[in-house]
Amino acid sequence: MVITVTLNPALDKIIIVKKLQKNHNNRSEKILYDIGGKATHVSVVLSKMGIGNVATGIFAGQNGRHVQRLLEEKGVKCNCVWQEGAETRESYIILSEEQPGSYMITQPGFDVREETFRALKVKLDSLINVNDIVVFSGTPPQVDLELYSDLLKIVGTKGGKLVVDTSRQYLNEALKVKPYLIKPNEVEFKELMAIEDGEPKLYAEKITELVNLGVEIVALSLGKYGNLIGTKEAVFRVFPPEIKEVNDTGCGDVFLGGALAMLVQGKGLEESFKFATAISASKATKEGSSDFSLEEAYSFLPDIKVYNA
Ligand code: TA6
Repeated sequence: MVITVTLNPALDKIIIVKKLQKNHNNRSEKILYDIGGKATHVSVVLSKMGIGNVATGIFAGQNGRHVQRLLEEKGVKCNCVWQEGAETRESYIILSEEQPGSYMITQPGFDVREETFRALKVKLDSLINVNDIVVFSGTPPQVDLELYSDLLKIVGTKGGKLVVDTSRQYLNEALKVKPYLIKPNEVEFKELMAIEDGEPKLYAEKITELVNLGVEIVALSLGKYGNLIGTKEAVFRVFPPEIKEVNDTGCGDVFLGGALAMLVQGKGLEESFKFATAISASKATKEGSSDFSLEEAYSFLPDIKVYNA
């Protein structure tokens, strides 16, 4: 079983304009809502692939109910903690038809009360069994590091395998409990390893440093520049297929979901991360932040190459 934990989910509001111009009334061509918060996306991938999983986290208000409804419409089983009197945040993603790339503006999220965290601890203790994979993704709400660390430690105490996709002090905190897998993006990785701009040749050796610190798998997502995967055995690079990018939002999360979907089925590392790269590329061709096509992902596989880093 996989348990995905989104401490700070978001309702993604995706706004599409023809061209984004400063000091200009940029009229929206289209607005859509989708799932946000990162670990939620992992559950969407697992559910679409028929891999048993439960999505939990701290939700609140109308936005929280909207996100949960979207998750359930995508076949995700939710078992969340709710905080009365609060509201799940929104993330704003702006896409312009004439310019590639996306702009993302995220809210910090509501202050989580002590009793809410306690309820989540009880929930995690009841949900996690030996050998379960537990995914903590996204930027937590304002929470002291000790409390965040306590949540992560429950996984080990219950005999689970911890997967973390977060940033800054939270990623540093996760390293202390030697997670099974971490999935930083390039910004998060450079910050973690104090790598200056323009030093990608250092990435492989820095990944090996993290593996030697006790992380079993380091998956560094570099978008269209490929993904670097490191374990004690080797560091290899997987290049994505050529695609027409529509919205890169959620690609890293879908990448993680695709990798875990294969790993839990006992597939090898190269096969798992080739598929992860394929499904992430499919996500990039879609407007939504959690949309992808399994058929399209499988069609990409023959074009995805693996090289030793
Ligand atoms: O990675 C995509 C995404 O989950 C978006 O859906 C948006 O909600 C944002 O990231 C949230 O990121 P954060 O790091 O603030 O949890």
